[in-house]
Amino acid sequence: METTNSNTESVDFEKQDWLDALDELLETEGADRVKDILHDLQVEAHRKGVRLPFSANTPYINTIPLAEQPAYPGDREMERRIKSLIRWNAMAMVVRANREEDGIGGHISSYQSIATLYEVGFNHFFRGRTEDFPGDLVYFQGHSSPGVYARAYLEGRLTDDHLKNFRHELHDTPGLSSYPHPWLMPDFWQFPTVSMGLGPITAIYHARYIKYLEDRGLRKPTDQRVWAFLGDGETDEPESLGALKLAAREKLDNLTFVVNCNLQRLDGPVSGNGKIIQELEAAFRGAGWNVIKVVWGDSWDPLLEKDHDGLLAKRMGEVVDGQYQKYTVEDADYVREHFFGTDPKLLKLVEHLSDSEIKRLRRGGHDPAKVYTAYKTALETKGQPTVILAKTVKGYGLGTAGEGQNITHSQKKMGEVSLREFRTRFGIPISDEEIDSVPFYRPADNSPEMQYLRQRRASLGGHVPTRRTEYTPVEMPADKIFQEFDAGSERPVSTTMVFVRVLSKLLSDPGIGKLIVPIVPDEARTFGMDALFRQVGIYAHSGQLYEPVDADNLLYYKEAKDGQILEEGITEAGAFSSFVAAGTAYANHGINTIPFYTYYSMFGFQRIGDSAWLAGDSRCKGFLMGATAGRTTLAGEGLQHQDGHGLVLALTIPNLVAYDPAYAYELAIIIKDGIRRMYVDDEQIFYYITLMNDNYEQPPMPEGVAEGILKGMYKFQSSDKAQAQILGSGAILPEAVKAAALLKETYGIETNVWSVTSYKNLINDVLDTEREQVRNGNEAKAYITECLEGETGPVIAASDYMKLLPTSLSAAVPGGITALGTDGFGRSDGRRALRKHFEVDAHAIAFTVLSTLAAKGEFDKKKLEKARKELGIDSAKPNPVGE
Ligand SMILES: Cc1ncc(C[n+]2csc(CCOP(=O)(O)OP(=O)(O)O)c2C)c(N)n1
Ligand SMILES: [Mg+2]
Repeated sequence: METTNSNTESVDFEKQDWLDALDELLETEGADRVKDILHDLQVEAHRKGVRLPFSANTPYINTIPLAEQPAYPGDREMERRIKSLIRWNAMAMVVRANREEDGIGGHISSYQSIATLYEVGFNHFFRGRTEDFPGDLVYFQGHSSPGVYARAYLEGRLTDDHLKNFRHELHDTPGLSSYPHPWLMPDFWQFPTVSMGLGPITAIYHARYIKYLEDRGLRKPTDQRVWAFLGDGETDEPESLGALKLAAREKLDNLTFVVNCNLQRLDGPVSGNGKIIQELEAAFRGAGWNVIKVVWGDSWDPLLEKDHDGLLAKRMGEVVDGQYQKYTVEDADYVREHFFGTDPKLLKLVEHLSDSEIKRLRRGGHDPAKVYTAYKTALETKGQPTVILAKTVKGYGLGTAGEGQNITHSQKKMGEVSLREFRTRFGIPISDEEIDSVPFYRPADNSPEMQYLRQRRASLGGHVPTRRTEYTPVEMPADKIFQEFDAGSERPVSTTMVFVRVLSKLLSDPGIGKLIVPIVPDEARTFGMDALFRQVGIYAHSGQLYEPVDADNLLYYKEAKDGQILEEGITEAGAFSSFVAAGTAYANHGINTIPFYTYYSMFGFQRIGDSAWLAGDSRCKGFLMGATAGRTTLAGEGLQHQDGHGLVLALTIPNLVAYDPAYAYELAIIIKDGIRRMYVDDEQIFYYITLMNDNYEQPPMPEGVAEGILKGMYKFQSSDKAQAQILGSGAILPEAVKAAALLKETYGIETNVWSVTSYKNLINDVLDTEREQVRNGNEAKAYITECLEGETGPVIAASDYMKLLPTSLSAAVPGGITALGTDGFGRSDGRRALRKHFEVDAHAIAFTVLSTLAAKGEFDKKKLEKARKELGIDSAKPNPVGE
């Protein structure tokens, strides 16, 4: 259809009428009424067949208009000076570290872009821990750490030596670690964040854990907040955005995300052909978050005020990020021509601005007043988490040395000219003579800057970040909880069932019961833990708003505001984040909660390995219960479910203690000792314990084995005439016991059977002993050597895990170890077939004993061939590792 001029004019008139009506309504009746009417109009239009296109986006301008911007509560000029000093020191520590050692690394540009976002927080929002307030929890962006150190230096918490030894903590003391690591700086850093994506997801679950602690009455409610600062590139990590809906569902209004949208990551733009702020707005709004965009700084305000026809906002919305980056590095002419030059009206809008004014049209994330407004609004928002999307420039202030350049992320050095420019731009009182040595600068103690800085922090309750560990050790639970398993059970039961019983009793313990935090990722029924639903309830902040379908069942799905179980749904990454929140509560909240996170062992370390490493760094405590463990013990589920290497991966985390118990009494003793070591003696370790679903008879505990269980092995069954030593672990120990009986009854060979409860303990002990021997001539022997050196015959080890575990001990055992294990992909078959396939069943163990004896001339070779037939050992069978 053709549009005539008069048609266009009447359309314009109509539009103007509507706009005038909107203005009037807004003025007389306010924004809520406008919202109502627009909503009603939308519904009516929809009813009449007008299909409005879906958009999760708002225009590319600030969410909060100038009219709603509160007065800034601080001294802007003073804060700018302080921030400039921090900028300088942050840059200086990186430059100096790299002069001392080329290639030592460090980042200059990220902090320079996030500085205002941090400083507004430090001066006005982040509260320290005091007598009656637990302190806000701030997840600082990992690689912006130089800025956090530089501030701590001004605050007097760190010295020149600290800064000098940035990334040189082994050179000299005191030193500073590259990134936030509570393991390395336990009084300073609270949260490891530098593995991108883990900060955001752990922050979400931490914010939820605070509500859990409060709803369960474990601490009194406060308005403590969790802040998470992340990079825009970091949001590409699935973990960063993977738990957004949980935060909205749980109405986490104690949580604020701040995404530093400098439009760049390491190699180049995050979304060069698109707009990261708009992408993130849609994702967060779609998930139910309150989104505050801080796109433009104050110098744009007068232009936007004059933008009656929306041309400028439209232009802002159509330019892509790669192009915005280009404007940063180009001169004013380029910006005039390419940004404003698309429309004469836009050019006219800025004709009164000088070139330097054009270049100083800054982005919102560098404007303290806009940032303050956003933070304040976030704090006032109820019932929803808030994300602040702040637009900034990467390498802000570095000028030609790196501002907005694609290489800026990796910049670690600055020449003298760049240093002078930087110094002059930020007004740092360092002379030309001194500049080349890049000195750190701290004003005199009584200077106005230092007084202001101290006063602001004092009024906010002290230093952030600070990690403190003031809490009361727990009272050991009653012995009888664990002792009941000493007697064993003739009724076949699995170690999973035993664990559920121990857990249930711990939950009922009058002392530590309330501190126990059971966590499951939608597998409670798989592990037979559903009885706990009723016993302690599933945590739900809003209680149970529906009548559960199984309400008349004894074990119904009971959700409750004070429920104790964290039922996380199908998210191992989320459930593990809850584990970290609970396991670090002793430090972050002064509460010694004891998490038991029970999961499909296969979806443990190999799925969330980086989070498990983070738990170690965080000095997290607690129990990881790897259920349905063992490559041949979990029957039927097949290749993706059968875990034969969780215990190998457990070797990689230094402060993780790992056990593979076979029997009920072993499991009970290990858990009891874990509670003592972590929660009474304050060892900063955590546990991984395998749980099996194979039902077998549980023997009574032999005399005097408790110490051996904990050390990693003990003699379970002995014979005076033993000719060989069989080591069994976990669910394969009963196979070893069967093999011993078979050997004795059919072949007249007697053996000792040992239970190896922890290869990790044995391996660490051997490595430590060897090191002592080599470095210090210490003659002490490794525990496994002590156990086996007086024994007779070959040593055969069988477990449901990779052979690597026993073979790595070979050198410490006289005669070495012959290992049977489950290297290779699993199969969906029954246990018997699986154990035959992987050659870890009683027959395979017995044959291996005979064969190793035959090799030493201690068993007749002809008899061995006969045994081969009797035991069904097929010499043509391929090695399962390649099958
Ligand atoms: C999981 C992970 N992958 C890669 C890196 C290496 N890395 C460090 S910083 C960085 C770029 C970060 O970009 P962005 O998140 O946008 O932060 P900015 O520095 O721009 O603020 C990368 C890739 C990392 N630290 N973690
Ligand atoms: Mg970035």
